[in-house]
Parts: sequence; C-alpha cells; structure tokens
Amino acid sequence: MELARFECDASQDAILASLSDDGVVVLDRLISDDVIDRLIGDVQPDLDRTPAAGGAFFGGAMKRVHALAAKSSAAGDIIADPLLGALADAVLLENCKSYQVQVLGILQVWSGGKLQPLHRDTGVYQPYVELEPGDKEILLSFIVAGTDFTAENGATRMVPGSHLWPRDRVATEDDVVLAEMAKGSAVVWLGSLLHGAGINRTETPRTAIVSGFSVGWLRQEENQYLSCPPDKAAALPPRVQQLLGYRAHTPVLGWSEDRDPELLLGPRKANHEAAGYDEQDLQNV
Ligand SMILES: O=C(O)CCC(=O)C(=O)O
Repeated sequence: MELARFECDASQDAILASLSDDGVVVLDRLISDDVIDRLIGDVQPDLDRTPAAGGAFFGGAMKRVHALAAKSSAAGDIIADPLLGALADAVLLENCKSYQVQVLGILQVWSGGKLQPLHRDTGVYQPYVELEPGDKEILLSFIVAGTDFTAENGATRMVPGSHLWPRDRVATEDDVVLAEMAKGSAVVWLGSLLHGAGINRTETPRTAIVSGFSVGWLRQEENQYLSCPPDKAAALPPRVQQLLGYRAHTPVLGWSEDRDPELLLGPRKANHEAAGYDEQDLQNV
C-alpha cells in the first residue's frame, strides 16, 4: 500500500475523503524551499548545540528543537498555510469554535538510533481523554519534510486506517507504510492514527518540521505562551498569533485581564468582528 498523495491544487474534498478513510495523506511540495531553508537556517545554532539523543520514545538519536515561532518568521508561514488551514477547518471545527497549534518544532533523526514506538498523538491526554474509533478528532498533526524523506533516512512510519481500529489492536510491520516524500511535502494525519519515526541508516540527518492543531478548548502539548511569549508574539501576523493560542475559545475560555488575549497583543477589533463576536464580547468576557 502507498499513502494517498495529492498535489496542492487537488480537490479538498478528495483530500478530506482520503484523510477520513486512511487517517493520513501526503501533500506534495506544499511548502517552498525558500521557507524551509529560512527556518532551518534560523534554527541552525539551536540544532548545532542540541545532542542527537532523547530517550527510548525518541529512538535515542533525535535532535529536538522547539519554540520555532519565536525563532523564525518562516515557522508562521508554515502554520498559516492555507491548505493546512482548510483541512484543519474541516476536521476540527465540528468539535470546537477555533483551533490552535499543538506543537511547533524540528525533529532531526540522526544515524544510530532505534525505531520510535508507534503511537497516537492523542496519547498525551490519556487516561483523561480516550477517543473511541469514529469519535470526533481533537488533533490534526503534520510534518513538513525539511529534507527528502526516504526509507533509508527514517521517513515517518504511518499505519493507515489505525484511527478506526479498536484501541487495543497492535500494529504489525505489514500495517506500516512509509511517508516517503520530497523536501517541502507534508504528511498530514489525524491525531488518533498510529505513527512513529523511522531509523536513519544514512550519514546525513533527516529533518522534519513537526506541528499540528488541537481543538481550542484543550491544553496545547507545547506551551506556546512560554515558547513564544507576548513580547515576541506581538510582532507576528494576527493569524499566527491566533494559531499560537493568543485567542479565546469563544469569549469565555482562555481570557486574560477580562479580555480576549488578541486584544492584549494589539488592536484586533476587526478580527473579532470577522469572527462574529459582538461589541459586548469585546468589552467584557
Ligand atoms: O519524526 C517523526 O517522523 C515522527 C515523530 C513523532 O511522531 C513524535 O515525536 O511524536
């Protein structure tokens, strides 16, 4: 089996149908080399001083650098990509009023490691949130390939259809399909799908830009208010601020100083009006 693969101008209905059936799709050449190179260049000093380590969960040879929104404007260009937004709208907005970035980092797999265990991204909420197959999704995850992803260099291992499996079913190697893709392509998957990083058997690192969106009423896995504090977030485009979590989920969840956080970062009244809040919402939450 191969992962369903789409050009970026493909019908969104077709992409969503595959995402619903398989739980995972590849979007070919979604992000330009220019954006990826800018991001990796901006974060290179962090990568240079980070050991390729990690515990068993990370395979033992993975460099992980996060807080990307504060480190490179290119990170905002990626999370605000319109096609990723359209897919997140379709998958998550039936379960929330707005969504937010779940995590925003670079995962670099170096040689000498082991397989990352197959896991579901929703696992961070267990045992408190346990989704049954077919329940509304709470996460939509994605990785943009910062280098080509190949069988040899540790392409992410996906288990298509596992979002619909009984939760105690164990995947075998026959169930695993590799997200082989060119630099700039993205693999997008539902939070309840089994997946994990592969082993890099080459001499050059495999670089992933990992992110995703969670429903706005859930706590984010990476604390974006510390990763990208208000003094840094204030300089970012409004859409990026909102995606980082500087926005209340409905007027009464996530406020600060009696205000929607958007208002604390600058005059965002127009955004509020566009989002359908009325004047009263702006005055007092
Ligand atoms: O790097 C990858 O290919 C997948 C990483 C992943 O799923 C994780 O760290 O949770």
